[in-house]
Amino acid sequence: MQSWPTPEIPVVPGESTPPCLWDTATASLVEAQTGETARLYVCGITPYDATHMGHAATYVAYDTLQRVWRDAGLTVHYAQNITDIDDPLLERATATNVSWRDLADEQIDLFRHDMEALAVIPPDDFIAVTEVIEPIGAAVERMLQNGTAYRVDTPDSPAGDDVYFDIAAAEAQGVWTLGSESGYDRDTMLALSRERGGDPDRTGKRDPIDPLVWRSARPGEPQWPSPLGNGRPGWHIECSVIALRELGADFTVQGGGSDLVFPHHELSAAHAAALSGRPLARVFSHTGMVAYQGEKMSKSLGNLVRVSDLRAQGVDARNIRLAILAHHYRADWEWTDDLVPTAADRIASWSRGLRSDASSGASTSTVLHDLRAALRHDLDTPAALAIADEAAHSGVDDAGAVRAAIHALLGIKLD
Ligand code: 5CA
Ligand code: ZN
Repeated sequence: MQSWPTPEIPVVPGESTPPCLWDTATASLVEAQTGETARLYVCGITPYDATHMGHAATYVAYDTLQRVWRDAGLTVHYAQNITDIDDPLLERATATNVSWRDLADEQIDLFRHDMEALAVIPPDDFIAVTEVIEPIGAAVERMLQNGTAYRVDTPDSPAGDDVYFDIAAAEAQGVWTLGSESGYDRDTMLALSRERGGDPDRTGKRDPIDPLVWRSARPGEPQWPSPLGNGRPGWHIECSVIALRELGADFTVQGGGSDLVFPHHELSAAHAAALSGRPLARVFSHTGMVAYQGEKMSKSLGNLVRVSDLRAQGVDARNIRLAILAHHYRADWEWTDDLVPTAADRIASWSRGLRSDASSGASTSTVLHDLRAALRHDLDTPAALAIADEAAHSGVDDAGAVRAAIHALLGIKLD
């Protein structure tokens, strides 16, 4: 799919090195080994409602990672999926009496405009599941052949049987272990599987946690041909196949919100290992959950603050971006209405304080060094903002260089 325009990113004087990032799988800070190209996959939207602050926070977090990598002289290859066929999308389309395709297209378009307004660097590969149904069907066929998937009797589908991933078989082949990404115990995994799209009670499965990889067509449902009969892909397999096709195995960082730690990232890593014999990614990174009115902001609950609504009210998207950056990406936090005016005041004070060079101000090289060091340490944007506050307050000997750094690293272009 078409993505959106790349924002302007100035070059910052001086040099930097790659960042350390928290890895969920090893529960430690790691310096991900990139080679010359850092390869990043971030789980994309299910386009049935507009971008809310939770989505925006997740994409701004990985945008910061990209900016830090680029500042260290690396090339970044970034891929992102769009889950443009899934049960919640179909349910919303039916409930609002629109076609699922029109709903998805409309929401994808809104997402593009939100991301552009937030100065998020676009993915090189922005791939909708409906664009890769054929390779997904072929991947499921390979899993059946190598014994890591099996058919479950599906009497309500005239097209054939549903196909499930065989967790025990994949473990027995020695390519991957259940729990290696999330670190959760079995009871937790079972509960999260039930809560987040799994179907542990489905009869005929070998393990209640085994996830669906191919759903055989039910009458009246969208469907695509495949060697398995007509149907559509399960959820986790879409990210495994898109990531492997675009980035190859063992890429640098798999990212997404902490709601994806299990089952989604655990099982997409499992599928990828069963298909390639290699780990999916070196680092599994997760953002905290943004809440609103006391609960996780989510399309299914409807407690949303949408980026597009704020933009329509005339809010400068830089204020939204800076409000997000004021929180550490791994923290859970709550959106409140005072965040935008606070961010606006901060941008105004930075613009004022960094308008011209100060003869008695702080040394610019120290400010740039500290700013880079904060971001390299697990993307500590609150610390970076405090450094910019101090520089604007005291003045610096090269205001243009600090403005360039704020623009390039934090994505905020000052007036
Ligand atoms: N399409 C799947 C991923 S393959 C999906 O989770 N879609 S989503 O639209 O629900 O979420 C898009 C991205 O935003 C995901 O990375 C998800 O983890 C993240 N996300 C969703 N809600 C929040 C929230 N409240 N706070 C932070 N991140 C969130
Ligand atoms: Zn995903």
